[in-house]
Amino acid sequence: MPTQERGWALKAHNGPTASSTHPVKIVVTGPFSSGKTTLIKTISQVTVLGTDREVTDETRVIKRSTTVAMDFGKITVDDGVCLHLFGTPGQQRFDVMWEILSEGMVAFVLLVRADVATSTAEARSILETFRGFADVPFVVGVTHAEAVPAPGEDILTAVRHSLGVGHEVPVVLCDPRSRTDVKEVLLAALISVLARLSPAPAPVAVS
Ligand SMILES: Nc1nc2c(ncn2[C@@H]2O[C@H](COP(=O)(O)OP(=O)(O)OP(=O)(O)O)[C@@H](O)[C@H]2O)c(=O)[nH]1
Ligand SMILES: [Mg+2]
Repeated sequence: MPTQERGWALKAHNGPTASSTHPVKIVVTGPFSSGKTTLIKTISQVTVLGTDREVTDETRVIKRSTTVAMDFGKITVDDGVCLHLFGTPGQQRFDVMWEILSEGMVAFVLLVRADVATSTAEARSILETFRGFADVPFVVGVTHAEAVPAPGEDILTAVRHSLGVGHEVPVVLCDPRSRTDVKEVLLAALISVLARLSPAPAPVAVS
């Protein structure tokens, strides 16, 4: 039975057959430790294929393992659309995978940590790279926001400003451990894709 949750009906895994679903590729990218693997694990209806390996450099103090190639998970949404979620490595030294993973994406999610000063600068560089791969919509998810003194609009404005993105790009708080937050982010990405497919009609010139 489908599970209806805040406008996004999630079908049980034995719902639609493979032939009745349309795969839609979304890439989840962002700096080291921004929550990419966690986001995919939180929402995927299948066991996530991951490639985390032990960290051996100085970033080990932040966390003990890192994605070296990709994460893959999927979820079927309301109307027979199956989101295929690909998580990238966050460390620049594994960036050879970024272009490979971006092939065929319809949108991407850029995660950025609110509590690490360097995360936004890294995210800006990643954003420029991904914009070069494909002209697709993207959504920014601000993670670890509970670790900053005043999480809320101020932090979203600061991140938007640092990334240099306009108001057409959703910038939202996202705790990747929260299913609700992850759904909001993916929904925003899907809405952005739909908006691209059917843009608002051009204003009629009045003489
Ligand atoms: N408190 C808090 N912890 C978070 C949040 N997002 C992610 N985490 C935790 O941060 C850790 C790192 O998350 P990952 O999902 O491995 O991050 P990643 O972006 O895949 O990391 P790399 O692949 O190494 O770049 C995990 O322990 C998560 O549970 C958040 O918003 N708040
Ligand atoms: Mg990861």
